[in-house]
Amino acid sequence: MSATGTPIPEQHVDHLIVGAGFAGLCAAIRLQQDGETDFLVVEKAGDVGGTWRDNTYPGAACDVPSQLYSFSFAPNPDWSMSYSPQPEIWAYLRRVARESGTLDRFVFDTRLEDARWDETSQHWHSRLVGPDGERTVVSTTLVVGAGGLSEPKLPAIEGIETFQGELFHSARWDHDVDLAGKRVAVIGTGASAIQIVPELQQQLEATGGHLDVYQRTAPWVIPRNDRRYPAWERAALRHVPGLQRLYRTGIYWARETYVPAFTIQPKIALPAKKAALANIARGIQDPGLRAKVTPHYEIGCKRILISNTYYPALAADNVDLVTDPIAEVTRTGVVTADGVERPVDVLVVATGFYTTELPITEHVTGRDGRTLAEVWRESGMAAYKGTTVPGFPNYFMLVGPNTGLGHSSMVFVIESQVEYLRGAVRAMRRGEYGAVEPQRDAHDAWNAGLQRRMRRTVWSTGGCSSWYLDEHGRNTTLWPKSTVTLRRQLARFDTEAYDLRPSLPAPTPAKEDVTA
Ligand code: N01
Repeated sequence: MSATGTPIPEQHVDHLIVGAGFAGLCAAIRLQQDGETDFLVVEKAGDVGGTWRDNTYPGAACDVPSQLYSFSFAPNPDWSMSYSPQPEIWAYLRRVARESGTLDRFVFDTRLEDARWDETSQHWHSRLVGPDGERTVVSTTLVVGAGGLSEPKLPAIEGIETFQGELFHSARWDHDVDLAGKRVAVIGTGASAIQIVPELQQQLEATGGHLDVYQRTAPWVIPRNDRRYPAWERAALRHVPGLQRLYRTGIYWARETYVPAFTIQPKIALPAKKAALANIARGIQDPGLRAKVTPHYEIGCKRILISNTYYPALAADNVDLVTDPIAEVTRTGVVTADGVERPVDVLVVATGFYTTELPITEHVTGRDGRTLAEVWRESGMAAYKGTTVPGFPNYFMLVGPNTGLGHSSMVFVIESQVEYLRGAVRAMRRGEYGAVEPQRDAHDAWNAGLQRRMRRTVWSTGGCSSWYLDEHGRNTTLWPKSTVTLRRQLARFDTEAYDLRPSLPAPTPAKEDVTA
């Protein structure tokens, strides 16, 4: 039904793609290249870009080198820095989307309210809600690229709802709030916070303001070997055939050398640990502060962060690092367990995202009438090859369970998963299958193998808690092998691991739905 009360016709497409970040965009472009042009991309925000549209906090930049953090089929010789700032990545994604010729099938400001598998017709029936009202889309496949780090997680701190000053999450930065001369507090010291803190420190120093940084667990931070690309180098990347691919390949393999330290023997990471300790020594003189920021768990157990400016910022006169646990937030400040209340005008919560209970799964209902969230609440988050799930035919998740990386580019993972999707769609066309669903045995064996492998990793043995682990301590987020293996596993759609059901005649639109 439209906002004016007129019914919106039911729409039938081959593929419904959810999300217009790196993942959704990649799926749309690659499907189009295969001649699979009958798709719709639904995006809850007003533009493409996903996390790179949403995270506009000061200092937002990628901590994976840009040459690798871009599509292999859309290289960009114009990155200004070896680690690109957020506005450049967002502009890149907008350009790629524009030039791909797929944007006419994107619907913005529209969210997936409910997607249900209908076994009788072997199609997904999805209810979308947007500015024009509500519409139903019937599709053969449902491809979800809604992002693993897209739903901000607010901290459960007593009294936080009573705070009377300005409060926002790092991923929803409120640029209308004037920070000049204010008392600002940042809760969290993860990847986002360590980019925000140096920017705020400088801004507040220039205006007579003050910054409190609330640290629960110290992160390991190694130097960021960033550099600006001079004009000649950018020209060379544009004009010398193969040069950009060579850069990309070099960075890719350099990153792969980290894998054994994460997955087999943490001691291999000793040089990184030394670099992190030297980073502390260089940035901070005060022994007390040095001790506070020195982690007590293995490097790599949580994401290794990169910054040259974080420690000097903490050491600045207008910054206090608070390590006493937060007891409560009052109307006007933050109280720590030692009873000290620090007044705050602006509270920034850089406390991460929902990673092990993906909110989109509440809206996806499978063959037996249960949502994916319900299934996962019972069994834990898991998928076959990080992409498909028993009971959810023709459902493909990008950046699904156990596909995250601690060392390399998620764009590589997304492209690998989209290859798998393409393989599935080709197999369905060739075999005239109406539904493909992973077999329970294949799914269980895959996940048992991953969890066996997980036991040796630094994420399990390193002595920390992290967003990689679910409430039972199972790592359901990261990939515990090399990305070469990941790509090989996803290179072919392995029909032998699937139940394949023959096609049924296409469903005809219900009469009352086409009267608009
Ligand atoms: O979130 P996080 P993030 N009281 O979950 C603390 C990606 N990313 O937004 O460590 C007090 O890492 C929490 O403390 P602890 C990247 O994959 C990429 O920073 O749990 N503190 C931690 O310090 C990254 O890993 C880029 O003890 C509380 C912090 O909040 C992911 O996003 C840039 C608390 C949360 O850290 C998430 O990073 C930025 C509480 N109640 C982010 N609850 C790139 O450059 C949580 N904390 C690509």
